[in-house]
Amino acid sequence: MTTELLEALRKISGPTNVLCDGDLSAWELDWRKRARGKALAVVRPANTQEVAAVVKACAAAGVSLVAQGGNTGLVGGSTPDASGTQVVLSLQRMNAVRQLDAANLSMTVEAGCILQALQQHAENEGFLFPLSLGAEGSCTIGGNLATNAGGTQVVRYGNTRELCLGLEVVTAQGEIWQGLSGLRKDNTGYDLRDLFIGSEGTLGIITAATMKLYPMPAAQLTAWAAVPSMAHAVTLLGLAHQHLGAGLTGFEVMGQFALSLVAKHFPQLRVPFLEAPAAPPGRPEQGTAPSVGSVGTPFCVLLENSDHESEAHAREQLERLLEAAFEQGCVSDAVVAESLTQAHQLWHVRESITLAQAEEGLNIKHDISIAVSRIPEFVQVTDALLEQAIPGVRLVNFGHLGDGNLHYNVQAPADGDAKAFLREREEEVNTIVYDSVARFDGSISAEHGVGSLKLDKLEHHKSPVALGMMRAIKQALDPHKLMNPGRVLRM
Ligand code: FAD
Ligand code: 2HG
Ligand code: ZN
Repeated sequence: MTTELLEALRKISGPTNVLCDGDLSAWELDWRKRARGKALAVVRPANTQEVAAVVKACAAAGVSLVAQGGNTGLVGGSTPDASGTQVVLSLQRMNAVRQLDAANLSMTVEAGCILQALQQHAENEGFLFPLSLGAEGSCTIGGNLATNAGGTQVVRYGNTRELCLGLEVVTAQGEIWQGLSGLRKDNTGYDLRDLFIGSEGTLGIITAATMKLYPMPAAQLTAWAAVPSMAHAVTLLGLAHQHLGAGLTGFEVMGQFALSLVAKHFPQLRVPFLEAPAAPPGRPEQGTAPSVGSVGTPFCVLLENSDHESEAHAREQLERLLEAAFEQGCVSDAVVAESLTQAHQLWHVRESITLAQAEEGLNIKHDISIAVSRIPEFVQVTDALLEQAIPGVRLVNFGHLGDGNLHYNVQAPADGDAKAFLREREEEVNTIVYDSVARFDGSISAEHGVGSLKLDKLEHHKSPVALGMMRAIKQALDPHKLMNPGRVLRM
């Protein structure tokens, strides 16, 4: 049966696009190096018809499929399991821009387009495609849609869901659903597009999408500010909304320890207002440990104002905001980028935190959201709980504060063995953090999704009614459970 299936796949996509031997770690190992699977084969179809044929062949053989874009997902959802029986369906070769409709402010693109290439394509045509995240050089728009990715421009433009006008999907039965009309209004029943967005490959394969475009702003100005505490960062966010209105495009917060990791692992980068040197080797003395993420310790904020009038106007707005912030004591130091190059350098520091944390060693990620107003108290309470449970624990706290989304990550104590720490303490750490998130009415996945890493936690934190409806949808669309089984939902 397996031989027959592989033969059928070779006929569909050509023998060079069905990979079974050699080093397949680019498809089998996830970005965080936390999930190594074994694929029966990696198949790389060239177009939607081939995807449909691959899905039909796999369905006929009872073989399950894992859709994969750039394999940059952070929740263990894009790689096969260890059974050696799953086919990885890579969308990498489907990377054409099918159409750019200037009057409709939209572009229709294939799922395997790299996000950065789409930003560039839009810019070349005089438009802005605002989705932006640290992995943009390798993640795909199909993956962005399948995870409903957030990133750094959500305050103004929304998550990937808000940027999508329509989808083309190959269903679990191998049928092609054409939903690429590009309409901004269509109330003809259930919204199928929204079902597939954020479904992480568990309902069907996204093969193309129509995405919104925006006029290019006249100016994009970036400021970096030191703030005395998370509470002050929230006050600054309120002021930024007041002063910048719709111009407020991004608002990121970064703890000092997160920034110290960037300085440590990428010494060529200049990190403004860094107070402490990189974490000292060895566990800090009890009682004198810098409370790295807590409410009374400093953070930095990176914020962007984009403006359709002029650079002078945007700068004036930003300077007024910072004046008000200094007066209220919520900013202790600030710098406004003088040029786009300088702005990119500041953003590069922010985007390097994930890589710096990976360099520091295996770690535990918590991609959580909580009402912005409650974040300072959440951080204070949860920092204290973790520090009490694990003396010397290192908290790498940063994220999209403008959206109430923190990456409240945990690194083993400095003198500890990271692998052993994860093996022995991850469950306890997750329980402390997620129970705290629940007490603050938050979500255990703000933007990365559920994948395999949060499967069990979702069962615990989502209401039985919600889980029941989700299972009914999965059962209806993928009754044989061949689409990325064991991810998002346990059936
Ligand atoms: P993959 O990793 O290949 O897949 C992710 C999931 O989508 C899997 O479940 C997969 O089965 C499914 N999938 C992929 N393509 C399809 C398709 N065509 N049809 C159906 N299902 C599909 N995420 C954020 O939200 N915000 C951030 O700011 C952010 N920053 C990041 C920074 C770094 C350095 C890294 C490594 C990751 C970051 N991520 C971020 C996470 C990741 O980049 C996003 O989840 C991204 O959307 C994944 O895209 P991908 O193409 O790599 O998808
Ligand atoms: C980011 O905002 C990404 O940089 C990654 O979502 C977050 O590394 C992380 O935990
Ligand atoms: Zn993020």
